[in-house]
Amino acid sequence: MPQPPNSSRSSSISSYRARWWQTLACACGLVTLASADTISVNFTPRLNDESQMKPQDEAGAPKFRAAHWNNVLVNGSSGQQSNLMFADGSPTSVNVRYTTDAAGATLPIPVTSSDDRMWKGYIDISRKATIRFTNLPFEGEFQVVVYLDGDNSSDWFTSRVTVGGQEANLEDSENTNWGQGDNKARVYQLPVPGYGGNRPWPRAAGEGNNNEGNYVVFSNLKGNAFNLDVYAQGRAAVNGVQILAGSPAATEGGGSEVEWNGGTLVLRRTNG
Ligand SMILES: [Ca+2]
Ligand SMILES: [Ca+2]
Ligand SMILES: [Ca+2]
Repeated sequence: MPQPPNSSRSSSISSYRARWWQTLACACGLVTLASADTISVNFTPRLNDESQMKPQDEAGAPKFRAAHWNNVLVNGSSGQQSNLMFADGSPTSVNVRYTTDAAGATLPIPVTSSDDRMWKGYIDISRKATIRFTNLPFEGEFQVVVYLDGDNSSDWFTSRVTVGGQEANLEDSENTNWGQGDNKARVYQLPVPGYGGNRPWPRAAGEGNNNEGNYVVFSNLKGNAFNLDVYAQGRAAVNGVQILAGSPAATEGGGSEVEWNGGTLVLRRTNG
């Protein structure tokens, strides 16, 4: 039986559409999954003020940005919160409990963005704090991102952060807070070992900055609970913490069809 004249083209178009929607559905599925597998905690000394994150607020280092941060009130030297939510707003059974030898505090910075809000309030630490997460739902590996920036004025303080047998060291540089001093540009800066501190951020690996920075990342963690310990030399702070399912390669989106790049969704259509 003869085919209608444009059958081949129309079949080609519907095939293209099918592939496109399949790709789109797959991509959205991946994004939903990535979002659902992130838990972000904002420590704040006061609720209902400028240090409290709103549900739609996106914040975090470029590779880890997420919405639906859980506001955990830091009212005194210990506190806890149950049933933290995922970054898509859905509930979990994850609990967090903190103890510190100080209390809640705030940076002396103006707040005009969601990142400012995350940094503004924090757990203040004189010598040591422990933050314990329990009931984690991840089957495989996960990463933990810790944000540290206290109101250190003209002092410089160092802290040692440990999670699951791993440790990281960081200097909160003199006269430097989010948006102030070496970090007027509001940069998320990983500490870079080696000589060369007290220069405006960002510093790349190889340039060295005496471990000055404001966040650290722990990877390849496993299990359903962990302790995050912070040992302060001088003073320290924990402004926020994120837990992300997966390994570094997975959360960086390398080679996948989707990149989550600072709030911009990049879709790539597959070939064939
Ligand atoms: Ca310094
Ligand atoms: Ca600081
Ligand atoms: Ca905070």
